[in-house]
Amino acid sequence: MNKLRIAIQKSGRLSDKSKALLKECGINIPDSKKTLKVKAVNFPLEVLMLRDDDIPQYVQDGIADLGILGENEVVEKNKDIRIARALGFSKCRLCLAIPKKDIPTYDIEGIKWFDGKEVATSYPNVLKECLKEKGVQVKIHEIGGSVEIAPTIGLADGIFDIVSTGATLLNNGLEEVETLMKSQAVLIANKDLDTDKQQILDDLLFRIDAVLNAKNRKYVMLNAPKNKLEEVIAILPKVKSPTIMNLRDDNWVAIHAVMTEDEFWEVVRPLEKIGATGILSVPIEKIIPRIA
Ligand code: PRT
Ligand code: ZN
Repeated sequence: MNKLRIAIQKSGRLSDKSKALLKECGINIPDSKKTLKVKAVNFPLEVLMLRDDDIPQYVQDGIADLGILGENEVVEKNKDIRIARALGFSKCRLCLAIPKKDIPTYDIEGIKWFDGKEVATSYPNVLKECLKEKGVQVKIHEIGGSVEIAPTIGLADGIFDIVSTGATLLNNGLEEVETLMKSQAVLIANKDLDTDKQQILDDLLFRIDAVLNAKNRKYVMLNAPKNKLEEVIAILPKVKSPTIMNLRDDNWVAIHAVMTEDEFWEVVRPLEKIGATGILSVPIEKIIPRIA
């Protein structure tokens, strides 16, 4: 039987989350610390464990049909592949940062401060592309890691690097001045999948969409006096009509609705105020997307 090959990061920031996503999609991948190629037990999928830098090339060449990696790495490698889904995890931003002492001049000059300056980065292509749009020219020092120490050791005036919490910049006396790209993990695919492989990819995407749809959504249940039902409905998010069920006590009803975590916190106090009780919020594993 035909199967798809997916390349995921062997070890690193994306590795566990990539495996977790496949697991949430109901795909069982045997644990294997030693081998770099594992077959899924219950889905036509084979998993290759690679360095993230190598994944775009493997997918372009068809050695792997799919890959999971950061969008930043996809843009950097610029291979002939397609992005099949944004996966919503490992979110980060790619930023220009400069030593704190230079901030006053930067505040006056803006991005033009960088014109003719030296910038250290592991993402030279992303930097070139983004700066082209802004009409700024810099001298790029490509380095593999520990980019943040480049200004201190005199290698560069500023850096262009991934920022997540900002702690690394802070610890190195740097300040973020421009975000040039936002990134998250993406599923990439080879552009020439045959019909059988495309069918398996469609099945996989169906599962991924169901998992992503359910993320951050809660199934909320509550009881309310029957005479307050309209008020309850007015408070609930206006996405879809909620489920209403009779209770043994004729004067009360149970109401079930799906909402985001933020919406839950917005409605919970007003619901209590009008007499709702037994308010419960439970996580949802999957939501099958509606066909448009
Ligand atoms: O070994 P391999 O080549 O496979 O892995 P890698 O070392 O190239 O990548 P890895 O595992 O470090 O990161 C993989 C992907 O995770 C990146 O390509 C990004 O898409 C994403 N990601 C999300 C991050 C971060 N957040 C992140 N914070 N990648 C790196 N960082 C680093 C950043 O380089 C900097 O040194 O974390 C530091 C900044 O973090 P804060 O929280 O201090 O701001
Ligand atoms: Zn890498």
